[in-house]
Amino acid sequence: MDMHVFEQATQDILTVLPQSSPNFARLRELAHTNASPIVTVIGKYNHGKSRLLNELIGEDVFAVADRRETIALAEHQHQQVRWLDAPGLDADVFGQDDHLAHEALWTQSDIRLFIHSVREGELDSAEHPLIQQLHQDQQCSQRQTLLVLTQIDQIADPNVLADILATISQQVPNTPLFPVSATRHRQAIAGNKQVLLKKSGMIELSEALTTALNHVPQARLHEKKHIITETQSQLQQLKQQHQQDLEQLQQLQITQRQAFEQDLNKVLDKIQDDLQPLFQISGTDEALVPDSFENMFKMTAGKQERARIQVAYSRACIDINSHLIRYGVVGLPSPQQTNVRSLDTVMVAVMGVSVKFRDDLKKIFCSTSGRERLQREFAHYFELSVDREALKQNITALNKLLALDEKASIALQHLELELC
Ligand SMILES: Nc1nc2c(ncn2[C@@H]2O[C@H](COP(=O)(O)OP(=O)(O)OP(=O)(O)O)[C@@H](O)[C@H]2O)c(=O)[nH]1
Ligand SMILES: [Mg+2]
Repeated sequence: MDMHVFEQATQDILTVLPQSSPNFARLRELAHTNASPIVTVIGKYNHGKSRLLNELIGEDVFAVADRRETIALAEHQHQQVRWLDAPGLDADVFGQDDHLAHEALWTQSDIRLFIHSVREGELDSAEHPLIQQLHQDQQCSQRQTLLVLTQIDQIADPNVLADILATISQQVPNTPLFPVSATRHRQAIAGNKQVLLKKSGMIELSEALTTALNHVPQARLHEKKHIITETQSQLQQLKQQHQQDLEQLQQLQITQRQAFEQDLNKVLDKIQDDLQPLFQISGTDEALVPDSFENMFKMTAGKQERARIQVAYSRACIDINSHLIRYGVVGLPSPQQTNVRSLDTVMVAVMGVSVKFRDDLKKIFCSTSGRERLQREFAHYFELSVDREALKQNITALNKLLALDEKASIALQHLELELC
């Protein structure tokens, strides 16, 4: 497939599923159609990995030595197969070569030859879990791992060798073992010795390898489908989660607003009730009698009445303000703020500072248009409060995530069409 298209699609998918990165590194390998199968040797240093590859290929292409030899990934193409000689698993303390071995093992290889020398006896605590991991991977990916036990010529006593093989067999039950000797194989080929060739174990290994190689095209198709199906279900789960989160937040948005409005109405009802006695007057409304110059410093009935009205108004404002605080409406939104802090409140913005006459109180709290104005204005500031803004931002963010999920789904459908 067009690798540019592949990279774009992969990027769309990994944006929402970054944890799928190793899977997509593998898929990138699989996307190269008709690429030769890759066989990787893996195992501890000095266990005979390079030498075994040379025997399988029939040429001394990989360096062999009695010490840590292969420190970088070496590669050789031979008869439609790419052979990768990985550094020994424990070759590099700094991790760079381990990283290469890991890449070769998990990203590149179609077939793994897990090499263990019988001179070391049973599988050790690093080898055993790795081979189990490889077998688990085989269940999903159909990539085969052959457990090759090298240097069998180094164990002179056949009973001792049989014991070692039996122990390893117990460590990894149901796993075919391929005991081999590269030296015997070399001698057998050089001297055309059939008995020694049989005793080298290389015939069985070659046959098993051929079968595995023949299976590679089918395994690759299976693996591509497997990665895509797995990603589809992860993406589906992610989408559902985001959808669910979004619905929850939207629901919260509605219920919070409803609760705010209902409680505000209760507060306004209470204020109306509280104000009723103030409206029941007989005779003149003293509050309307203006102050005269002579009365400037005297307590008049008019002043008393206006003070009563102002107190009732303040009480109403206090009731509303505690409602606002309960719902997180604590200050004016920043663009509306002045530098007079005491006036920077939603209450002042909506209500003004004072009311002295009964009619004004009635208009504000008891007329339909007055109540509607209060409901509208306070709801407006409620929506601008910090928590409500945050909620809105979360909803916007989730909508963006869902759009990215959708984009990833489309990219994945595209990859499925192209690759499977
Ligand atoms: N007797 C005997 N020696 C072997 C056999 N296979 C490998 N050797 C020797 O074991 C040593 C290590 O072999 P290599 O193939 O270099 O081992 P390696 O696993 O590639 O080692 P690194 O590259 O360092 O990880 C060399 O001296 C080989 O000649 C075998 O089947 N029999
Ligand atoms: Mg080597």
